[in-house]
Amino acid sequence: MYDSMHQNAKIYVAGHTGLVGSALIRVLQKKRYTNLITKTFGQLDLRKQLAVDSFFRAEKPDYVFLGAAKVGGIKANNEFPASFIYDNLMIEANIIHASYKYGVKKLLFLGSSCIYPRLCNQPILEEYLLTSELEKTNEPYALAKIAGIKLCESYNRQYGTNFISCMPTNLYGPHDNFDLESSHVIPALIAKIDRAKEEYASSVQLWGTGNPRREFLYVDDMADACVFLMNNYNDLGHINVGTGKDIAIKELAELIKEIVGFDGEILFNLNQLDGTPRKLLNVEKLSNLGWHASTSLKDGLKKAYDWYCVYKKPKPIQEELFKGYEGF
Ligand code: GFB
Repeated sequence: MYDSMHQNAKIYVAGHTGLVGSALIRVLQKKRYTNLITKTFGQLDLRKQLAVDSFFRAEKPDYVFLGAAKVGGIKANNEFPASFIYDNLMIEANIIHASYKYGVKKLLFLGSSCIYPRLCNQPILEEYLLTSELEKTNEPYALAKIAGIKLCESYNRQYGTNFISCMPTNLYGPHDNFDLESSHVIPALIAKIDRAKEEYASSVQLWGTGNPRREFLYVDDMADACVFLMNNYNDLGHINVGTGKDIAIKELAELIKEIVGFDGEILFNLNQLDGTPRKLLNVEKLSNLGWHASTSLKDGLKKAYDWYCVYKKPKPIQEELFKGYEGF
C-alpha cells in the first residue's frame, strides 16, 4: 500500500521554468501543497552528476516530478539530435539515480507520445512500445525518453523503488516556447498567424502538408493528471495521458486563425517535414482510474493565445511596421 502526498511533503519539481514544470507548480500550489523545491538552470545544471547528487543529498525530497527535459518541435529535433539525446539521457539518469540513492518515496517521470512506433495502430495502447521502428525526425529524443521509462522500471525491479512513468501527448499552454524555428506547432502557429494579422498579410505559410494529425492536451490538465498519478498510480508499466481526440494540422490552423482573428489564406510549404502521420493515444487506462482532461482544445488555445499576447508578443510590431513613415 502506498500513501498519497501529504500537504507538507517535500516535493521537488525539476524543470519548473518550462511549460510542464511551471504548470506543475501552479497546480500543486492550487491544491495547497506547501513545501515545493525548485532550482533554475543557473543554480543547478541537471546534466551534471555531482551537482545533482549534492542537491539531493542536501535536500532529500520526498517526491520528485521529473518534468525537466530538452524539448523542441520537429525542426529542432531533426537538426540537433545530439543535444536531444545527450541532455535528456543525462538529466534522467542523474535524477533517477539520486532519487534512489537518497530515498525518494516516489518519482514521476514524464515521457512523450513519440516513444511509440511511427506507424502503429491508432489509438496507441501502452503495450505498443518497442514493437516497430520510430519516427526518424525525433528518434534520438524518443530513445532518451524510452531509456527514462526503462530506468524507472529497472530501479523498481532491482531496488524496490516506486518510480512511475507517464507519456503525455503534445502539450501546449502558458510558458511555451514561441520561437518560430525551435517551437512546437501550436506556439508556432499562434505567433505566425498573429504576426500575419498585425502585418495585414494576405497569407501565412506553415510547414509540411497540413495532413498529419496530432492530439493536444492543455498543460494545466497534464499537471493535474501528474498529481493524480502521483497519488493514485503505482504500476510498473507506463501510462498514457491525453484527451483521446486528435485533429489535422490544417484544421488546427483554421481554429487558431479564428481565435486570432486573421482573415488571410493558410498556405503550406511542402519542403518542410511532416513527421509522423498520426499519434493518437489510447487513454483508457487513465480514464479507468477516474481521470479525464477538462479543457477543450478551443478554450485551451484561447488561454494560450491570451498568454502569448500578454507575455511574448513582440511589442514593437506596430512601430516596426511604420518605421520610415513620416507622421507616425
Ligand atoms: O509540434 P511539432 O513541431 O512536432 O509539429 P511533432 C507537428 C506538425 O505540425 C508537423 C506541422 O507535421 C509539422 O510539419 N507544422 C506546420 C509545424 N507548421 C508548423 C510550424 O510552423 N512549426 C512547427 N513546429 N510545426 C514533436 C517531436 O513532434 O513533438 C518531439 O519532435 C516531441 O520529439 C513533440 O515528441 C511532442 O508532433 O511532429
